[in-house]
Amino acid sequence: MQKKALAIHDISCIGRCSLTVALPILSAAGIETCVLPTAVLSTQTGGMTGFTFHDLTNEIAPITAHWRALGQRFDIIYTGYLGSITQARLVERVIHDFRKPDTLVVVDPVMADNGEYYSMMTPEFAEEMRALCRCADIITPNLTEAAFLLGKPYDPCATRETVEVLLRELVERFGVKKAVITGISFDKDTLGAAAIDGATGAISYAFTECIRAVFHGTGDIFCSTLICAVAGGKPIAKAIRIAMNFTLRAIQRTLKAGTDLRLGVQFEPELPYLIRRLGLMPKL
Ligand code: PXL
Repeated sequence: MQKKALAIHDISCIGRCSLTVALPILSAAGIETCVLPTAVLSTQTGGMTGFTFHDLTNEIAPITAHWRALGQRFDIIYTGYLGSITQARLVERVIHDFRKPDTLVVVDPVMADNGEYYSMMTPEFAEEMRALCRCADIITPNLTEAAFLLGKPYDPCATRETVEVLLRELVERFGVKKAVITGISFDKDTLGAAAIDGATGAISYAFTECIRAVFHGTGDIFCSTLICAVAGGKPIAKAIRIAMNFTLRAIQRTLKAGTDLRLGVQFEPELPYLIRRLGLMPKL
């Protein structure tokens, strides 16, 4: 049966991230992807000035009231960038109301990177993100967000031991089945993600070549891809490997093309690769 997802993110009109990443990636994997837009922005915010921001918090109640009347339920609920603190509370309710017992709930606590909150995000937001993480099966913070969620200072030189402590603490504190930390690096040449399976305590890593530049929206590409892999039955260790490789290919293609990095990375031409990696390529 075709899976049906609800993606709860902003829509940034230009600059591939959030919904303009989640929609094509999940759809390419054959998942029906419904959306609950949290805000409309003229562009993504990283490295940009003068962007517009229209909060859609007040739309959530009427939209979800209609869905309730239609008896909607989702197999996957994926939340990312949220427009306001009030909205984060409403999203908790949305997860509760529209999940089924076996729904996969993935919370990407989008709020910070490289030790700093994104513009529009504050420490108060972190408190709401903690509450949201408690609703999740899988959380996917980057290293900065993992530290902020746990009320710790960001350590850019986190060792393997530090990362594994963070992973265990995320599982314990938020009661999630799996936690993934992105943006980890134990040497100057590689960058990767680490995952813990809460049931067994097993920790896995996936590293790729490290390209030193800021790539906007790649956290959303990683997480959307991870969801496709997990929804397709792949174990978390395999899912982070597929998500890292796909994200790297999009980055490499973008660097080769030399396009404005603030507009995101060219993941679209790599979608056939992803479909193949997910074992979804049809025979002609
Ligand atoms: O990729 C995360 C993200 C999502 N949405 C908006 C953003 C960012 C990161 O900067 O600005 C609007």
